[in-house]
Amino acid sequence: MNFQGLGKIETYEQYLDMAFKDSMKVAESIRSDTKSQDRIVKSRRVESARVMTVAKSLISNLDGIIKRFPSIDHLPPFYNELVHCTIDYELLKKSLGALNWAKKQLQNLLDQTIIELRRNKRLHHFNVVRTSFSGRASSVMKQIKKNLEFLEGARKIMKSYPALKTSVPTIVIAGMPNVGKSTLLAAITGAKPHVASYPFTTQKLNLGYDAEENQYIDTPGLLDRPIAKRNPIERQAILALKHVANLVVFIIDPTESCGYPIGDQEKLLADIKKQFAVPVIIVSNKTDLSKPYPESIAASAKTGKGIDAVRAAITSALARQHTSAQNPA
Ligand SMILES: Nc1nc2c(ncn2[C@@H]2O[C@H](COP(=O)(O)OP(=O)(O)O)[C@@H](O)[C@H]2O)c(=O)[nH]1
Ligand SMILES: [Mg+2]
Repeated sequence: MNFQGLGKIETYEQYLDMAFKDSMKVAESIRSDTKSQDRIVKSRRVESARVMTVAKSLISNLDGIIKRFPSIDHLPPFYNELVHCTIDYELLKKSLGALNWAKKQLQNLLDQTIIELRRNKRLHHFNVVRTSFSGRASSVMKQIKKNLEFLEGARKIMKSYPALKTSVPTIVIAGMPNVGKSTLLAAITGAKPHVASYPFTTQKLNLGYDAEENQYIDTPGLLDRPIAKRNPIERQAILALKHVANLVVFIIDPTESCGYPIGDQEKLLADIKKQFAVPVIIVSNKTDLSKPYPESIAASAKTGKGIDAVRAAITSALARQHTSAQNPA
């Protein structure tokens, strides 16, 4: 899922500008239609076309925004969580509602104006009716000024959401800094990781996919320190991650060359186990240099030793999950 396709939302003045420019063009082309025609009939045609063009342009632009905006209530849980922690959800709903309201107002205004133009017989009346329409349409648009601004702000935030797949088995990689998370991600998924931004944390997520299309997320700066030391935004970022994780691979560096004693690493492990309600596979990395941590899979992301065993453990843990999902106890 990604939000890159959400197009920019303009100001209300810009939508009005576009609409009035379009209507001038339409009016011009009708006026230059040289077929002899009664002046009243022609003038009515011109003014009707102008108001119709303005209303259609505004309505279709508003409609486009409403349709393009993802339906928040139906987002996958990961993105739903992100929306809730990065955007004022109530205001978002209200703003989209305001655009809907404006659409209806413009349609009513158009219907009334067309009736009035049909009813009138005097030339100068057409102008008055059309001018009044323009004023009222502008006023409707002005009333959603703040909503359009808010939605543009929300769009920019949503554009910064990481493009995660929300329907594939997902493995979150955790462990203290420098234990070898990024190296392991590369060893398992081969390719260079895709880097995705994560809103409101300065960190980027590294994403990788293995041959079975399982998704791996390396979360530098996020799952490498005790949760208690997180600021509220980081905690919420972790909360969102919990929705996509099917499995956690926790990496321990038994050499302590990462700079953290085993005791600190164990504390983080306990923390992660408490936070994530999914199986945790413990991998001892850098075992090209030292003995593994007890009851873990011995590996070396650098030399490739034990990587097949890590893969096998992941595959069977995911398969067990799949089976238990099919046969709930
Ligand atoms: N000897 C050895 N060094 C490793 C191994 N895996 C990673 N490293 C080194 O450990 C350092 C930190 O690795 P990195 O993947 O960046 O750790 P991260 O911070 O957890 O992502 C780098 O210098 C790696 O080359 C390994 O299996 N053996
Ligand atoms: Mg890293």
